[in-house]
Amino acid sequence: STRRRWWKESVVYQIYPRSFKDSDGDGIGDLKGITEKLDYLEELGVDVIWLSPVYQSPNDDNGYDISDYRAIMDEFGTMADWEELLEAVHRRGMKLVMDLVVNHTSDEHAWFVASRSSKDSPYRDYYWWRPGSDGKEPNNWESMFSGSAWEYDETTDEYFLHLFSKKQPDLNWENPRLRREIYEMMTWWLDKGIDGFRMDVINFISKVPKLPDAPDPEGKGYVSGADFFMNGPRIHEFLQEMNREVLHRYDIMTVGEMPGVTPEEARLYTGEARNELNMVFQFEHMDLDSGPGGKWDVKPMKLTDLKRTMTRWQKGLEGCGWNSLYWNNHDQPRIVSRWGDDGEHRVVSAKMLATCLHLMQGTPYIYQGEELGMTNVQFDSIEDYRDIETMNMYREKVEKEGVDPTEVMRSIHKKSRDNARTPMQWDDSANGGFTSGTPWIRVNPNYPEINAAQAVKDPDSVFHYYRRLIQLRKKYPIMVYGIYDLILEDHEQIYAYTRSFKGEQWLVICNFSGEEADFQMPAEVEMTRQELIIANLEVDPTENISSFTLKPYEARVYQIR
Ligand code: TEU
Repeated sequence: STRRRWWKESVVYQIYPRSFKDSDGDGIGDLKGITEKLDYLEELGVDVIWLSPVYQSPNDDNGYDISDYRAIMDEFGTMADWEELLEAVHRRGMKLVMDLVVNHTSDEHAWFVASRSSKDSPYRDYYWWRPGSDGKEPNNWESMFSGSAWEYDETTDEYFLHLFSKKQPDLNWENPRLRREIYEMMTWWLDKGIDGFRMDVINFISKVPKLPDAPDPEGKGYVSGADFFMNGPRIHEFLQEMNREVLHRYDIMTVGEMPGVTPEEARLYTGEARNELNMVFQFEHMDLDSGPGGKWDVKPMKLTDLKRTMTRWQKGLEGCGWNSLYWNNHDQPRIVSRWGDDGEHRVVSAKMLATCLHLMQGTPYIYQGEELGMTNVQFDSIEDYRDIETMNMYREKVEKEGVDPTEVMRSIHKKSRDNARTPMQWDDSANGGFTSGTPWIRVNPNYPEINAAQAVKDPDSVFHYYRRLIQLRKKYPIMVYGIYDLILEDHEQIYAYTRSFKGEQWLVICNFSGEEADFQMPAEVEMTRQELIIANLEVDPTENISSFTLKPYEARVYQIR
């Protein structure tokens, strides 16, 4: 709906702490490093910081495998460091959102240690244990990180379910005691004063309890069991219970990460009257360049597909729910390399992509380094990669399926999650100023040109363009609350749309191609004025825009009514 809410008017900045800023020279980013950089974030103008997990973890999946929800990871610092960070964030008028990973824990979490110890443990039922079927896994589900989603455990001669790595056993939300413990833990953090949660794969928590085999017509062996856990049977009940027991008592924001969610489902998750969540992260636009050849096979993204997808989401939640807007996160390749041009047109295309996203209706999320136009990385050797999904995928394809390693490296260069996880590039000193030691993952070699110090100094940088977009949002309610309408839906280079609010109208025009593009104002658009709001290239403000040519990756926003 168009009810005013602070989290609709905010811009969120995601920090992946391991790669943000190392304050003590051990090569790993940490909490003190984040606190040191708050001035930078304040200058950028973001309102909310979302921290990827900072809890105690053996780091099989960089903190998404939590062994203690109420303790800080040693490598990141102490609880006192975290409290100092929270206070420093609040002092600047910003807010702090924590990651909530409750679809699974680490196998080193005390619950799982007890659960695996005996079939009679009171914690047994906190996880999904099943006997094997004919000496094989209980079903044919595939893990998101390759191979079977089941791991055999000798102690009790049963298997446990892990949709992600085998060190990330899935929690059994059917168990009311488990749910109560999670709600208590959430309350504990909220009472410390945090401003919300980003909920990891939260639409996976309700499984069909029988855990049936998934159809496997091609005889692949292991296949996705998504039909039996994605938006599962009790998901809305669980979220409403969580809301009733915890969330509604706080003035916070919540965003649920939801692979496979549709706009129709999202109306249920985010509808204001339903008391579930404020927003979801959907993946439909992230899948538009997935090829038919399995994991990380890529095909070119068609702009008309992107327009159709984004428009379905914009119109689907209009007046009832709320969108999150993102191009990037710690799991995705860098957007400027993906759908822009990270060579000749890097700066202009990064600004165009920012324009297109921030002018839509919803809450924009910026992933660290996106505001610098940071790019993908291409390490020659698999040895330089750190991400478990990448390493498992390489092993699976090369060692098990016998695929040519060069081909596998090509798709890793395009899609590996480590593209997003190379250290933040602060300046042109060694290792981009990220650490005085040896970074846990290599820095992108382009840091001498692409770095924050350069960008802050240069008024034409991507950084300052993001800053201006954020300022515009503060000034113009139309940017937050305006109704979105697509125009020129069949144009193959230009993404153009209008925003309308209280008699005013804005027109957004973005050239997604590296060639010039001809814009023709459609007859249905009525212009009563022409005022340039923002553009990524120099524009003659008096130019007649009823018909004109856009330069490669050019973006302009006008007030036209
Ligand atoms: O990601 C969930 C998810 O959908 C991923 O499988 C993602 O689509 C894929 O990795 C893209 O290549 C969340 C977290 O964001 C991710 O970092 C975690 O590894 C995962 O959950 C398990 O907690």
